[in-house]
Amino acid sequence: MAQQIASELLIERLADWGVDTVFGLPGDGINGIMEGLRRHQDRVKFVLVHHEEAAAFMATAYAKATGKLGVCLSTSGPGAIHLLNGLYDAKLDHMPVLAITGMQETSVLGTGYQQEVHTDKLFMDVAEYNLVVDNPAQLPGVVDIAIRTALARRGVAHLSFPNDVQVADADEDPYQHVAPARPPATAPIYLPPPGRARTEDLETAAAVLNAGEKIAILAGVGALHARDEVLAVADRLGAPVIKTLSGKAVIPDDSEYAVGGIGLLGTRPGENLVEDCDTLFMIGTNFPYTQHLPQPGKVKVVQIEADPTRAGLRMPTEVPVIGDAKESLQALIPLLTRKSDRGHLEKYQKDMAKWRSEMEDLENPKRSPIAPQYPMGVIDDLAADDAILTCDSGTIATWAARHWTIRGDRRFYLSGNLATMAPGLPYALGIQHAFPGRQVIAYVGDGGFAMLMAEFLTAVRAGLPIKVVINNNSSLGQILWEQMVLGYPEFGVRFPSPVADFAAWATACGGYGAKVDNPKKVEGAIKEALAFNGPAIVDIDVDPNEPPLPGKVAYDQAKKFTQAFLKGQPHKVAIATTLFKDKIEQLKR
Ligand SMILES: Cc1ncc(C[n+]2csc(CCOP(=O)(O)OP(=O)(O)O)c2C)c(N)n1
Ligand SMILES: [Mg+2]
Repeated sequence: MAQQIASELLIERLADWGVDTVFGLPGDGINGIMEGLRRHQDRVKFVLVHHEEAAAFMATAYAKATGKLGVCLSTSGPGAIHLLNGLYDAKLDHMPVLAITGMQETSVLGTGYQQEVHTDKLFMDVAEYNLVVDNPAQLPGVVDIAIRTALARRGVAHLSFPNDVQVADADEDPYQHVAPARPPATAPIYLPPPGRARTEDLETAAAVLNAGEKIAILAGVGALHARDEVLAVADRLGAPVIKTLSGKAVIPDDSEYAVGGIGLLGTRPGENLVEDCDTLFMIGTNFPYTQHLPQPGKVKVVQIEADPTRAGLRMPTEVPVIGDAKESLQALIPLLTRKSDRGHLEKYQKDMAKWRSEMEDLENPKRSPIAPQYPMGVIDDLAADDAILTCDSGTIATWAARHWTIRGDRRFYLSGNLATMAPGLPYALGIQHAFPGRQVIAYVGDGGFAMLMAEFLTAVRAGLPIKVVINNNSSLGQILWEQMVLGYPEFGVRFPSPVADFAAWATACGGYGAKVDNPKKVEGAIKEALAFNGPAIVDIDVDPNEPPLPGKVAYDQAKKFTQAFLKGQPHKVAIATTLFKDKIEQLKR
């Protein structure tokens, strides 16, 4: 082998950290790093994608699903720019991701050289750690610091390598040193801080919770690893559990404590509970839609939060408890007395039973055009008990929130805080890569899918047997309804004809593809796709005029909606008919 190059120090150190996968796309800005990957392909796998944005989403999803660091790689300039949306997804959802980019040779920097984009400046806002490596002597120390920062601050770290540094001899150090220091001899080790909250805070929290009569638990993504503990607390407190959408898998949807979510994508029981509690127990959540939280001052708030900057951020908190949700709940549970009056909980169990049957009614298999709730209901029935569903932003998020049931070891991932379009497909690839044996299903919009659809080809080429179900309403459905709720007639949100046939793309790539426009074919196609030994797409033409109605329609929303209709909504009749059909289904029982 040729003399060891600096890029090898990077790749070897990634491997020492347990990194087994790098998602990326080569370019003239990272040929040295690619050589490092080539020389160490037995330790770190390179997954070649079609768009760097997708590589960043894959790394983010990998981190979300495994709890480990996600890594993505792009060339200098345009490749790095493409990474950004996926990296912001990691930043906003607090995922540890390392982005590695290339940079022009040190000798031409500052000359306006081709593709000279100073990615360290570009990434200044997105990255917690952000460095151009100028000298091989900095390696591998700065790799350790970058990774530890990403893990500790739960965010993005960025290392950029000029071309000449990448291919320099690993032990090269071209400069005379004047500082009384040498590069730190660090180690590839990260230990998270202790997670158990302070005893006195737990005691105060227990006193408030024990005194509460109508308690609501709001659990978020920070409680995903604390299912048993959240259920035990719910049992002691006789408290229904609301889940944020990112925290959907905290407890199963068929649990006796679950009341679904809140906000526009939430459930009626969830929304009712917010207005009908005297104590709110927030666990691992930074739920941003404060209008859907109780009025400040109306309820007592106990909050378990890992990051002190987020305690009391959305609600004035009587008892901020700083710590990890699991470890802190374990310490709290013995301090809670079991409430003998179960009336509050039972009220919501009844309301939830009613809500569930209303949702089932909307999964009407007979409606034509196909009701979008129906395919989601079919996926829910047919998927494995440990299936993982990824989802795009759009009306699909509402259908998934309400019709995808967390049971067993099922999981659910979407772009929670950035709420970007298009992550569903690359998320599925990143997660399938991490869990080759599990069923991974991407449930996506036609708009979102079209943005990064080339990654289906990546799945075929990488042998990742993901399943994709496209909710094809030939529109940017979510925005269509948002415009109307604002009181404006829809504009610029329906794609002109033809309706895309994404099944043809699937078969062109060498995967399974089915185009479905008849409700009778939905179940068969999804069954075949799930059974297919490889990547599959089921592209389903659904009713574009089906509104993702909030769990509880506010008077103001209804009024504005009606105004938009009166002002000249172009699809008045079709929408009114759909609304009418839904109501009939619900009233039938
Ligand atoms: C990158 C990006 N562009 C635009 C938006 C605004 N937006 C949110 S949802 C949505 C519609 C998505 O359409 P589609 O994927 O077809 O899903 P649908 O709502 O139709 O189910 C748009 C345009 C966004 N969130 N992200
Ligand atoms: Mg759409």
